[in-house]
Amino acid sequence: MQGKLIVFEGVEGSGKTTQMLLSRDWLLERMEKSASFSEMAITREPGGTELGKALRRLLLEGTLTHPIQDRTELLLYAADRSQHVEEVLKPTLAAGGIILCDRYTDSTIAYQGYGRGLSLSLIEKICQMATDGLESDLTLWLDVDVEIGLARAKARGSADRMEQADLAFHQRVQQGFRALAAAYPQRIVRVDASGTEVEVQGQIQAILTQRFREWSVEN
Ligand code: Z5A
Repeated sequence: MQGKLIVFEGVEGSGKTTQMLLSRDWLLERMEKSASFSEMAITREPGGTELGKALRRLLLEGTLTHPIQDRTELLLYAADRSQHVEEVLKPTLAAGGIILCDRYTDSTIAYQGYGRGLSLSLIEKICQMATDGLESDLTLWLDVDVEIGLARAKARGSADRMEQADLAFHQRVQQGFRALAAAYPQRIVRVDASGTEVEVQGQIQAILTQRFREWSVEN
């Protein structure tokens, strides 16, 4: 089977990271039983490379004295992505690996487009440049009420620069994910992320089982 890029998306506290790690464990078990893919990589944006880690600190820690301008923020996420695509994503896919990635281009459309209000067509062009056209094979959108997600994130500890944005911002971001899922029903699959971790993982395993079946027939 050819390499595949599987992305986890959603608002803060939707459970992306938790579900990505549970999915990794489940897929690794599967990998032992079948040789359908060669390796698995776990990664994230921002922060999937050495440069990306430095950009992540600048973007999220809120330690700069002057605020990051919206277009600057967009370009910093794009710089992180461009490096990530070349250094991690393309080589892993070329080797036939499966990549589980915490956030990718849909986050830019949802946060910088719907959230900050930057032009969607400008974002599309910048994403195209940063990814060199590399799209996800499957995006799992973990859909949970913004209030529930923020409460989960808050219970976990101190909020980063983006989490501190107001509720209306996060609601616009959620609207962005909803619009994207409606526009790309084959690539983006909605997961009801309001249940327990086990319930959410059950839905994800069913989606992944179906997709792996389709992918193995294609090859
Ligand atoms: N960003 C952007 O603006 N533009 C871009 O292009 C990109 C990113 C790529 C960093 O993302 C920030 O970057 C993000 C968007 C912006 N803004 N913010 N804020 P991140 O993914 O690193 O950070 P995050 O979105 O804040 O993730 P998170 O808060 O870590 O949430 P999560 O990964 O979705 O959830 P989690 O860590 O798995 O779970 C959060 C807590 O909830 C934790 O205590 C869990 O134990 C708990 N949890 C998880 N699942 C459940 C269920 N089912 N029930 C109850 N509790 C649960």
